[in-house]
Amino acid sequence: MGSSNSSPPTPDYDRPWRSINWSEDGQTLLKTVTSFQPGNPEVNPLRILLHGPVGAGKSSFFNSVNSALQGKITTRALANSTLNDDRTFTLECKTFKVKNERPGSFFPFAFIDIAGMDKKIGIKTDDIKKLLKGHIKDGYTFNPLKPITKEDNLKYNNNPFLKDKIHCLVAVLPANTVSMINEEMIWQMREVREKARDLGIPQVIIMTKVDEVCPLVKENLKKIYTSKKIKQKMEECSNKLGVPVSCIYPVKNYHEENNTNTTADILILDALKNILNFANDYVEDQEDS
Ligand SMILES: Nc1nc2c(ncn2[C@@H]2O[C@H](COP(=O)(O)OP(=O)(O)OP(=O)(O)O)[C@@H](O)[C@H]2O)c(=O)[nH]1
Ligand SMILES: [Mg+2]
Repeated sequence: MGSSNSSPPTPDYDRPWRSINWSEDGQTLLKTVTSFQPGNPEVNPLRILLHGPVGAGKSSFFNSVNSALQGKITTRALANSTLNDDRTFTLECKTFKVKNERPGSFFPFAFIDIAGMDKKIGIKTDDIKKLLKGHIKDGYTFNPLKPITKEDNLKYNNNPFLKDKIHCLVAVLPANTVSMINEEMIWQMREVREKARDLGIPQVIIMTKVDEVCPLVKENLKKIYTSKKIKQKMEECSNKLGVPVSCIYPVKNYHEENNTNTTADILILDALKNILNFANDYVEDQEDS
């Protein structure tokens, strides 16, 4: 009886399926990201678009990147928009730059945080396509209930250059509710992804809320790449949007913490490093062609 019953004690956790160096204490990664310079100085900042369902954690991801880079919790993008059907809605396109340590200067990348894609009233696929191509300037309002104004027309760029385009498309999906995202939303997101693919724009998925799907990861974030549950959710995200698992970065956003911590920073900065490399490669390819 004895020996045949002694199966492995922790079936969920064995060897990590993606390697990450937790012991480098985040400093190397921080240095890599903070010293990053785009190959083409005319395309500065690199423009990274965050898109995805309402409440996926887009604003929280930008805030997390900002916090990891500043070494303290920051909340520049308004997160946690509690949504209800009679809300007033301003879908303004807003670019968030990240300050570096020199006063008045910024890192050479910026995030465009747009309101969630929503069935009834949210940003629409066509709007995102215009954004990808660089037609939409900051301050343009995507509001399907409001007619386009003169001011909006001024914020429409008819002749965008490479610097105005989106250089990396980031789909943000929440690990805990990815199974429940409705088909129409997924279909819309795939359409955006396909448009980006046709334009040659690289794309990644940031999978948020990993703490909500795996209690052991919630307790110890370093278990992230040994958790089968996380891997399974990443595969689900990959199948839903058709993005390879290798381009999916699971993160735990800063959303209720008072302080940053090295483990969360490492995941966030690793995702950022890859996004920047993809964006930079795209810009260089566009110049060549
Ligand atoms: N547990 C957990 N909660 C998170 C995480 N990221 C975001 N949240 C929470 O999820 C909720 C929605 O986050 P937001 O960042 O506002 O989501 P959003 O995608 O910007 O939403 P919209 O702008 O409304 O489309 C907030 O209550 C956050 O605190 C995470 O990694 N883990
Ligand atoms: Mg938001």
